[in-house]
Amino acid sequence: MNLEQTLNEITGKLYGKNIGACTDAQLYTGVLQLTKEKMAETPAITGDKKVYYISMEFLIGKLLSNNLINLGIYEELSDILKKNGKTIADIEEAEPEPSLGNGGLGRLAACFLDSIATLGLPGDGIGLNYHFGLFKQVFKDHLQNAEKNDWIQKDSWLNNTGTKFEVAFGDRKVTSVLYDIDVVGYENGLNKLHLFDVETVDESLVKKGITFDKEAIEKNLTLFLYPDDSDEAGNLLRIYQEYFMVCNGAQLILKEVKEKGYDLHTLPEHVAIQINDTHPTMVIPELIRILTTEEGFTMDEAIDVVSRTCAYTNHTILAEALEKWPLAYIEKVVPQLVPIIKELSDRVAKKYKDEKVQIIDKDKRVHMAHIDIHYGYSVNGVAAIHTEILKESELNHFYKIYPEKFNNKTNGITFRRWLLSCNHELAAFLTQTIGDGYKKDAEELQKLLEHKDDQAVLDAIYDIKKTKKAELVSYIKEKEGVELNPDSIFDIQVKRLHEYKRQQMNALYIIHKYLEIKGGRKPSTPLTFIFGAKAAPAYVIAQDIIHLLLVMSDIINNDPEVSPYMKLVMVENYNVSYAEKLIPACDISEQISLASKEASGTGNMKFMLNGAVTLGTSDGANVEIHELVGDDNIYIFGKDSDTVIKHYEKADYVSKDYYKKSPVIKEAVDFIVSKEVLKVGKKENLERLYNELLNKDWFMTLLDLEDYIKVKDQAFADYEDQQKWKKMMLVNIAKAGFFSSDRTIAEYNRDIWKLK
Ligand code: Z15
Repeated sequence: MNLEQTLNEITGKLYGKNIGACTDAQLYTGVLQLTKEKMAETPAITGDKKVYYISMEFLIGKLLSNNLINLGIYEELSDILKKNGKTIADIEEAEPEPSLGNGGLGRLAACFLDSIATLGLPGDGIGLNYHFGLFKQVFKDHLQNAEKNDWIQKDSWLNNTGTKFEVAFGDRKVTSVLYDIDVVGYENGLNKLHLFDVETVDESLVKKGITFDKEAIEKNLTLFLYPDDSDEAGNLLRIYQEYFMVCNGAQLILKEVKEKGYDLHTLPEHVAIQINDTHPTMVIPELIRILTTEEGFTMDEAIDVVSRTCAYTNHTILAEALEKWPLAYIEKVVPQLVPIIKELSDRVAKKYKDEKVQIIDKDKRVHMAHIDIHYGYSVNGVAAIHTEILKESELNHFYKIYPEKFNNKTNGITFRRWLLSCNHELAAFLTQTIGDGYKKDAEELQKLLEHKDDQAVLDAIYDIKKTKKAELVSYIKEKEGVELNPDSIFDIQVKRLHEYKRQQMNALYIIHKYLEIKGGRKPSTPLTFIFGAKAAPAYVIAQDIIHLLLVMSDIINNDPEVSPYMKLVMVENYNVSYAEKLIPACDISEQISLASKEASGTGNMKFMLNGAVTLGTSDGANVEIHELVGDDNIYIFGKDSDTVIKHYEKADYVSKDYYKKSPVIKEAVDFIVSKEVLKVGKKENLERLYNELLNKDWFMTLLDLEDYIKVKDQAFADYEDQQKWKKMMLVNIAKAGFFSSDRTIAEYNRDIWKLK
């Protein structure tokens, strides 16, 4: 039976209709079933050593298109649909997006699973099946509201495996259920994403928005993902979730090893566990607990075996993001882990006197990262500069003890999703121009450099950008009700809302531009500023920044004097699917974090790959992008990380000084609380933000604002020179190969996991 017959048979059985008669939603369900059948036929990836990537977040996005691409049937299916009067794009729209992650860390985990399978390495993800995931963002009265994202439908990518484990929280026992999602590699075999759930979870507990009755954990444990990205949550339920994940994960791993007939004493030869940030750290004491209490290991043996199995990835230097749980909390949630954690802490205390490397500190707080570093065999940062900062300052005390454990793994992104799937036009053009070797070996994108003086190639890249901009314009018109000018410059900042990422600095630039236009200075090419960002509901200043952006967009877009020259839109509920539409349409990629604070960034890589030019600070992976494309193909501004770190050490940054010194800064900052803005927005929010910038500005917005304005204006001016801009686009695409997550995963495997 060919693909079309199979699909007709499926829709016939499901709905008594053929393909052409189905609604898009019905057809989605039919294609889902077809795809799942094809995946079930795909051989599992096997080997005598396997990696488990354990993470509280897997921001997988919609899966249909990517699975079809990886199975090699995307084109065929899309033709079949077309033949029957349907489009694959409409069917994609019918798929709900799971929101099992917050931002970069969760999306990275998803890209990694794709690359692990694509490279044919045995490796599974272990995480949680949050029923409502991360909240859905809704704007009302220029403010963010949070609602639940009810993503799980009757038919979904989840497969109930029937596997159950018991998880004990002290005397209280909970039964888990394991759902698997198949992960198919690009023209390769199958791995799994294991998502654990609680058998007795009760969705009806959720009331208004994302609030729910604080009932027993067996009813609420997997309802929501904590929305605190790179920020502290400090809630007991989060520890319940973390322990639930690692307890299930540990049981699954040991079960699989035993089923393969291996002696648990040889665990490090058959298993590598990659701990994604500190959130899964309790897997270390949990494994030690199981091995000593149930498998007859001595404490020394268990510690030795587990320490040679676990490896830790650090994703941040922000102190507030490094978990330090009060021992009393852990005692309350999992008393059985406390003796193990104390033992691990005592052993460290005996050997090292330095306060800074202790596991349990004087205030009886457990430093989760310290467990990982002492009792894991590898510690890696996620971009070159980030790893250097870890070694030289943040974790310097540990680096001195264990220099051999530290290594860098610069992040990457899967090109299947961030090029082949989200930008078919560019992918097809690249194939036509340099062949399709780049799909398997991303470095082949460099072949494009041979065409940097080829006018037809330059024009084609620019035309594709225009096509993607036009598509975005109609999408935004439909979703946000805002009319954008497709011939304007698209300047985009999409990422979680956090002060260190400095969306507020971008907002101040926009105010500055608005005032310039009001004063009669009009940009020669109109400007479009696009934002997308969720803020943790409890993060007050982040909410205020969203408020300012929404208020400013109202003012700007409704001002007939200004709106022909500039528009501002903050898209609602920015997520992976929205990213897939925004990124291919971008001209200028905003990567403006305070130097030293953004561990890597991965959006920066996606934009570059799609031909946007970066406007950024010397932070995270921007530094490596800069090295690859050279000074002429990127806009770098602002103080470097050494300068910033010194400011923190000396505590000598005073934002008011910058405000007083610069009339331009003063004018922009003052505008936040001007009559004009207060007329539209809320006094409380705007004044709080104004005062924060003036009196605290912990992430040094004003430090870099003048330089930002200067360099951004230069970028806009350069855009006028089309020829120059086209070449910059080309170089960015050509040099993006380094950022394939296939490269990153090959390095993890070479240096840390050593599979095959
Ligand atoms: C998160 O998304 C990241 C770090 C964290 O500590 C948490 Cl809790 C969430 C991000 C980094 O901010 C970003 O720079 C990095 O690219 C990403 O992790 C993946 O490594």
